[in-house]
Amino acid sequence: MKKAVAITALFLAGLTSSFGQNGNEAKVQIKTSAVCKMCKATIEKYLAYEKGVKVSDLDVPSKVITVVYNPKKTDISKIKQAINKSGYDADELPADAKAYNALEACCKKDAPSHVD
Ligand SMILES: [Cu+2]
Repeated sequence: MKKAVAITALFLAGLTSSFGQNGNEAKVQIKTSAVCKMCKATIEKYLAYEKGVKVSDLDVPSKVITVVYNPKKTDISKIKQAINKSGYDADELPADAKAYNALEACCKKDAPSHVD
């Protein structure tokens, strides 16, 4: 009986660690091809409508976006695809060509990073 309790405790501890402190929240950092504040606004606005995404914050100098999401409603690959659909690269996944072509010239990948 004691053994069963110990095994159950271990099992629960394992579950807790794999889902984090709160099962409804996870965080991921994704490298994008954003170059300016406009890109930041475009991606964050797009992600705001993405199911399961709670908060997103893109750091323009590092191009890294931090996304807080509900792992029961979405996952990292869906979040990356949403970034692709907004016209930007997400880690190894390239931007959707149509969305990328629709971006302002200053937001294209080869545009130099700029403040505004
Ligand atoms: Cu831009």
